[in-house]
Amino acid sequence: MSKKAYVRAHTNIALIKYWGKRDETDFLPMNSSLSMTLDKLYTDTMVVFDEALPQDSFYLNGEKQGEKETQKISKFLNLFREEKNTAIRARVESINHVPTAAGLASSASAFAALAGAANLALGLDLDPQRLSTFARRGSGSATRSIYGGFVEWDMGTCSDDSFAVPVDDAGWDIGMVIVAVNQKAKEVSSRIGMKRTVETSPFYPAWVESAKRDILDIKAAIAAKDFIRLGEITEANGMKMHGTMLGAEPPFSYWEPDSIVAIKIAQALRKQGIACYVTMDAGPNVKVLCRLSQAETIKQALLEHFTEDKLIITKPGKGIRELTP
Ligand code: 2P0
Repeated sequence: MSKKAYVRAHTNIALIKYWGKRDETDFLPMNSSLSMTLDKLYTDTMVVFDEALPQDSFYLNGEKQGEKETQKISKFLNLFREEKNTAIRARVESINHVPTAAGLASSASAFAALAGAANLALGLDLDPQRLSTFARRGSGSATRSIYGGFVEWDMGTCSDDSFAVPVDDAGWDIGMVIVAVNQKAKEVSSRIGMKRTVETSPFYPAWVESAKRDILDIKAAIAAKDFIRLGEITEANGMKMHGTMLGAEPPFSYWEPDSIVAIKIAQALRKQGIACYVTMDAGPNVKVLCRLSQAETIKQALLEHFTEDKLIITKPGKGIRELTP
């Protein structure tokens, strides 16, 4: 008998960043983080568990994936199989709905969608909080993609209580303009980058201390629906994270010339009275946090330097949900 489920999960952008693990096996972070789930970027994943399958297989955007990619999926599915006490194999089919030029293929939406689908297909009935602890062991940022809106990943004390907590549905005037600077493969993966930073950057302990304060402050700003404060904390936190990498040995940076161009455009808009704030992750793309009602104006300013296909406007997105095939 086969057991099947089809689930959508959206990606998320951290406003307070996760950058560093205290436990690499269980993906336990050094600090709590807080993100916004995005409407426009998501992954749809179908999982079929079937006694007749000799092994796991994984298809991404219609293409059968190689051994390395499939092993990653198998290892992740083992968490669910252990929970169910079964050895049943699976076929996984994922479609990444990411605008082509974005270069934002995300492990966050991928592992959240796969976690949601495996949970349903095996009839495990994990609640969202527990499910987020499973998603976490695929990729840290996937923890937060279980929920929509603003989501905190509480660092917790152990694997069982390092989970996602919904903070606010972000149903106010909030948006994001993504500037897709380029799609080149990263020279330093985020996993290696964070490890190097934790192990060698003298700025790292200061980052952890400062992120603890930032998470309290940003939650207060969200509770007060204070967009300016939300943006200020977001921009400062992201800059501090990138600062830790310049202190690493050997030092590294994900920034490119066009990243700085986008940041300068956002800063110039701010001087003109448009509230917008930048954040960047483990890559050169710039995300401009703004009021959704002003996103089009911001996009117009960015169009002076970037082409239309590099600019994506999105509103906050929802948490994972089941789809009908
Ligand atoms: C974040 N990033 O909070 C941070 C900010 C990048 C910069 O989470 O090793 O793919 O799989 O847990 O989640 C990217 O790292 O890393 C990330 P793993 P992940 O969104």
